[in-house]
Amino acid sequence: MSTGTRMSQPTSGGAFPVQRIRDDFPVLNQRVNGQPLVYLDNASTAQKPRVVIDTLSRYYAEDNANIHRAIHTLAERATQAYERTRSKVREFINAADSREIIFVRGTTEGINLAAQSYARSVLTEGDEIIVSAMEHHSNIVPWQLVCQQVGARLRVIPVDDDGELLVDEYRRLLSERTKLVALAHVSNVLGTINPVKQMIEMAHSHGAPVLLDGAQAVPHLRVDVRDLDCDFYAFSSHKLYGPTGVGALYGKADLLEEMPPYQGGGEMIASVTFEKTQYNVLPYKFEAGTPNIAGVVGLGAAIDYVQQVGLSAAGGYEHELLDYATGVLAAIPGLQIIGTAREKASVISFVIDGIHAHDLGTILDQHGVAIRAGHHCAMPLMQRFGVPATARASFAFYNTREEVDALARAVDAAIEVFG
Ligand code: 7TS
Repeated sequence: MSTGTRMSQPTSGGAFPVQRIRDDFPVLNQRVNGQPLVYLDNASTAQKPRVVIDTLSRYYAEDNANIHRAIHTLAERATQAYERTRSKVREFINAADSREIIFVRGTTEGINLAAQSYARSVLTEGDEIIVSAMEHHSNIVPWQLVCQQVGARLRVIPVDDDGELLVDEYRRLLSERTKLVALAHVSNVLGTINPVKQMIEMAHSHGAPVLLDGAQAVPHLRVDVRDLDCDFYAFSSHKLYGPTGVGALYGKADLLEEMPPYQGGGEMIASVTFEKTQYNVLPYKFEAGTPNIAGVVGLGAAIDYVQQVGLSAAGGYEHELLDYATGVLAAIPGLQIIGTAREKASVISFVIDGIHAHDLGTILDQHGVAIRAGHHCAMPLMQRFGVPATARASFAFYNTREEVDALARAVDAAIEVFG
């Protein structure tokens, strides 16, 4: 099945072709509450290019069948499309082998898989798992569950006022009790890009494997799991311009081989009797039941799209937008940006004196501007910064400076209403 339909070609040697890229995203071309939509909630979920939407629809219209089990032509086509995406994911994150790519529902399920299959079988009482203070609940709660199950303990790396991890504190936390480190590659609230390569090296020197939560990293950075030398890497398709309900967990083959299955059912077995079940080989051992086949195929189209846009050109453009938006927002009296790390992806959280983030979000919506307001599934981080909630604008490579200006105008209007 071909996924290669039309998309914007970057202009040769010129600026990033954002207008042509916007044309690839039908949803952007609409008015909300009478105003042109300004979609700045990309860290929650990114919009989908037409090629992803078309791929999903074509998959169902032409190829739909269950995978890996039948001998008919449609099943063969569906299986090939599904497995092609596995190769694309492998290449996208530079894993050594497609067997190391497990399809899951998203980052959350990927982390739960590592927690229940790896950590639960390896950790014992008194062991420690290190996370950071800027984790999404998805990278906290699965580890708390394991800690309760095995009697292990969670340790937390603190962050400074700029939203950078205190690496010296991390060094102090590492010990022979450390059995796993689980870190956000990029923070969904602060935008901080963490120094994960160095932190992985430090964990490995204590014999502890590292899981990276890549949910906010893969849409912005080129990720190379072999260069990072991480042991697990989880991400979601829907933040990478792909469909919801699908994602991938990368794991080093030697770890995955040793791990017990996460769920039992069809596909994950080689043979079953009531006395004994032989598990399937990697990666199928971890893919019980009929997966989100269309979603996986759509993820393949999203990866192709992102590769064609070019992550480094897109990342550079997003960075310019981040700098511009930071300047514009910081100039608004009473507005405080939360998260001023030196290395940031295009996410800006902020609070405004006297206006609750939810009220701000509601007013912005009346101006057609979509942001997220709340605790962003990072309640411990909100506590750290002493705020109940933040407003968050997060930028994708289809956003523009004009949209940043529209955001600023809407914020001004909100201040007028409440001020
Ligand atoms: N980890 C991080 C760093 C995230 O930002 C998110 C989602 C997840 C894990 C969970 O991903 P899921 O696809 O499994 O749900 N973050 C957000 C957000 O910031 N706003 O909405 C979802």
